[in-house]
Amino acid sequence: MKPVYVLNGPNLNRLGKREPHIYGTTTLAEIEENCRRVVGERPLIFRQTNSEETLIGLVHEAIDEGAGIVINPAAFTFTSLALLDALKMFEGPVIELHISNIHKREQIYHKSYVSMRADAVIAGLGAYGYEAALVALLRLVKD
Ligand code: DHK
Repeated sequence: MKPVYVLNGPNLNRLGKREPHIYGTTTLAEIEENCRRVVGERPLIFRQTNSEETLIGLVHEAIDEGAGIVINPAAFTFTSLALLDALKMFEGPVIELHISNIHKREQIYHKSYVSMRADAVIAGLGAYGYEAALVALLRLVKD
């Protein structure tokens, strides 16, 4: 059984303390725990990086090894064509996830490059969004 990937972009390592009025108080470690409960037997690669290069490297790894991707690209959502190009090479299902409802926020958070590849987008469900995205992803993966 191929692993599914949950990838997290910049500043998400600060969840729990970071702007709790926007991102809540759940830490990334707690989110990972919840994700591992959802996937059960399915192997899960759960990573966070503040580096665009590293995030693209993880997508390349998923291209070779993975069955599906849930990605919260954080600020790279709105800036990285390189990340979009990497995701375009991935053949499995991709679900784009945002803890906050980006469409309810400032204009700078409205245009997502990642959405040009994502099969689905979840935004505004808080930390629970990760679990919802994984439940949906497990339905979409083909292996
Ligand atoms: C997280 C971020 O870091 C922001 O750059 C995005 C996203 C929203 C989130 O809601 O998870 O705008």
